[in-house]
Amino acid sequence: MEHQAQACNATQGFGERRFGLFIHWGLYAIPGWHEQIQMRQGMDKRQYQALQAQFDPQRFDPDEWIDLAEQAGMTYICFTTKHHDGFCLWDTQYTNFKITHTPYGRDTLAMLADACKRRGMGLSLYYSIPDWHHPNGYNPLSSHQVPPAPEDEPDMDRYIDFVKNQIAELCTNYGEIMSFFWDIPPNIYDPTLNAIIRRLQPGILINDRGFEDGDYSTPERHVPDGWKFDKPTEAVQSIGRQSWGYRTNEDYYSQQFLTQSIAKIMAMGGNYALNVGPRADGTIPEIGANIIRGVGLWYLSVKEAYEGAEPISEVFGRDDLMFTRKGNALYVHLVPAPESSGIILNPVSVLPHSAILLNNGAAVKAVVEKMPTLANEKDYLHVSDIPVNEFVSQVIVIKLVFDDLDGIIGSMESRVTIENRV
Ligand code: H79
Repeated sequence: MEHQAQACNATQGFGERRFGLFIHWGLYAIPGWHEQIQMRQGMDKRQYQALQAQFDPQRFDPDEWIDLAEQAGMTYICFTTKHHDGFCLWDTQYTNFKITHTPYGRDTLAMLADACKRRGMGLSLYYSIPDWHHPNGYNPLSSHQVPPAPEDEPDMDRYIDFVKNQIAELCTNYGEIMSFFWDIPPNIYDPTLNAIIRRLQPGILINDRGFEDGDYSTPERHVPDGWKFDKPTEAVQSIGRQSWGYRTNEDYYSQQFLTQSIAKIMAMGGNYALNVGPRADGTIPEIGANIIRGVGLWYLSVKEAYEGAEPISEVFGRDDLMFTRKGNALYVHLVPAPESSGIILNPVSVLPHSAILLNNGAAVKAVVEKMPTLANEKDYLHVSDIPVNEFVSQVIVIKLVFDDLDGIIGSMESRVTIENRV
């Protein structure tokens, strides 16, 4: 009974913490090319592992990462504890390929977890199942595998025991973990792994890339079609098109692209983790920080349209606008980017008592009138004079407050049902 209540709270926590900072950080930040440089450049295993002797992030300060997340309206951090390369960012007792065996010598996950706890920032852990370092960790059933070296001893049973030990450490020594992000499905069914996580972190949510289905889905660099997610969802996207880890010659996404992606996912009810790769010294590159701050300024201005709001795009059934609601407020999200400065919200024929552009708080024009393009129909709510050219680099959200939004939606639902029946 108590367990159930906790699970319920955590689910709400996941639903309340909508926007997060994903952080990919490890030895790969030293070459600054891609987090999978070892595989994607066919790099010699020993050559890659030699980077361990150079890793010394003297400027790592978790409070600076949290400052950035806060400035963007983010409420959680998802941190790569171990990526495909097998390097561990915590003081694990199960391998020496870890942060505490570098010149730096400190447990970076402990530092981050302490700071998150102190500042009320949620913490989610990323853990990759492929392991290009562990001698037993070769899994021919999965992708992202580096063929074993002559001295390796591929043995998935032993490797899974290692994984179990590591996840138990992660879920024991670092306080409350909001969610657990497995990466790269192993194509091995084994519910005992998620059971370990759940026993140690009651109420945690686990994603869908592990040894069983899990609790939430994770579209990656992809915005699914549709109006609403049918299960808890956290979309993940990097600010850089090429890499998740720090990359010197990165192609950064435009703010327009990122805000369109976030708005669509969030209007469908999903969470969104936006990724940046810190440099090997522990600092977040200024160009990346600026992108996150820019997206964050937009997010802070419109977040009331996502946080605690209900996705209701299916009621309108359109492909040019997304809709959420909260009480009597209807939020109209101009996703995809608008073609013109006005929108017709047919079949609504009711005037809201307030209409504002959430991005800047200014009033927008709203009239119920007959439109030439819909001249043989009823008068409809027409929102116009939207300053679309002033907001090309961010998604426009319009807030319309009605006297009785339930009544409006109720009549639309019956209309949709009747039309569907005919
Ligand atoms: O850590 C970052 C990338 O290095 C890692 N995942 C993100 C979070 C990644 N490794 N390979 N890829 C991404 C390539 C794409 C894999 C995908 Fe899938 C195929 C994403 C969705 C389908 C495999 C299957 C991973 C998730 C499901």
